[in-house]
Amino acid sequence: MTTNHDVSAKAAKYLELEDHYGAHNYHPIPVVLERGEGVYLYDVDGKKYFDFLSGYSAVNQGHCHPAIIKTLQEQAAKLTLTSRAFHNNLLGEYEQYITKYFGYDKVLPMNTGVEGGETAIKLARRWGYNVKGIADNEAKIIFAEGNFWGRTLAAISSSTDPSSFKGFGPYMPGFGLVPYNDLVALEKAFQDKTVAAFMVEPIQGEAGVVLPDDGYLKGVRALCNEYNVLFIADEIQTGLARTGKMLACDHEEVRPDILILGKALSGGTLPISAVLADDIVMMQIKPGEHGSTYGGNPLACAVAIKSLEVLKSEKMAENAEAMGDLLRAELEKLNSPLIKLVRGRGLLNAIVINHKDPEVSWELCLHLRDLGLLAKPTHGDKIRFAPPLIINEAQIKEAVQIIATALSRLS
Ligand code: PXG
Repeated sequence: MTTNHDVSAKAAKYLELEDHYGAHNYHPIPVVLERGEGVYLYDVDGKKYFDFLSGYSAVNQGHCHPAIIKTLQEQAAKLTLTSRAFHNNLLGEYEQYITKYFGYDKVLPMNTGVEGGETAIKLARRWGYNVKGIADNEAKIIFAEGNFWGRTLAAISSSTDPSSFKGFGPYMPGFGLVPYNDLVALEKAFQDKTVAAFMVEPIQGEAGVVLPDDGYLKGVRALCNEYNVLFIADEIQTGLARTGKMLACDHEEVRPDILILGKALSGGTLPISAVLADDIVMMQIKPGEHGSTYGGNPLACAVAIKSLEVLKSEKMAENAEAMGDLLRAELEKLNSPLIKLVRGRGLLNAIVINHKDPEVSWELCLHLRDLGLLAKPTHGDKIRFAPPLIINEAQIKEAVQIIATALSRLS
């Protein structure tokens, strides 16, 4: 691979700064962005790109969605944070809005996705002790192999990816693993009466957009009912219209006991996460037992309401479904020997690269960048294609043309 993918002198200066002063905990595609609008991003040299990552699904509504930004600016000028030591005039309104939107009794507002996961696990443990009657400190949470829910010590303790957990022990006890998409293994794990919950992504995002068989989520629901185990759905990446329905669980008409949302809850403007559950779960946590300084702040509440509103009013789930079908069909039509597989649902998609050299996916992403489309490999041979949900037919076709040209440059 000898192609010259150098960045401009201007961009190189930004790369140098990060390299020198920032921790090296990421390996980004070399592009320096300074502006976003809808499905497009612009770099410091003014070059325009399709965004085919959408901030790992945080920017479902498109970059700088005008209605979300307007709400953000208006609320920012009025009141941003009170802490939960006091009430604010937007928290209750937001709580009512989001619980009615998703059909749960209550919500617990947090900030990042991983905090949502931590919150769900605390709720499940507490429910396990208070309601299910598990002996103190014995509660277990089961996860699926290949899961990704963030970087805290609890999150990496449930991870099967050595680059997440290796060298960061000791790990959180009380966690178990089963293979993803395996109901037999799940039922076996549920024989243990100390199991309080099963936490799972309806489609595994970071693992490379891994879809379970049809019926898996229904099966999880049925087993959780049978064995009195809470079903925790991590919809942080799959939720909020990304897969063509408001929630990926909606594809199988399954309702989790605990629903975790994040990312697009702010349209990419602020870290906002939410954990939804009914009273029997949520009321197990009492004042002082959980929270965060920024959780439920008025700026977040206003932005989250607007971010949810525009998903519905602009029919983003419907568009994701239609444009996802088109994207996969167009990618299949390329018939490229370099594409082993196209998979996904709605606008959460990935291609699996067919090549011995694992560097080829990276090289392809550099060609895509040069041609004006931003995407990033995950786990070596997979490239996620997940544009904002406002993308239209002409844009999908143009993007697939770019992908075709990039593939041709490789072969
Ligand atoms: N659950 C799922 C399914 C996720 O994809 C999280 C939880 C954690 O969210 P926070 O907001 O704590 O990052 C995720 C995050 C990254 C990165 O750069 C994050 C994700 C995917 C790929 C990269 O940290 N998803």
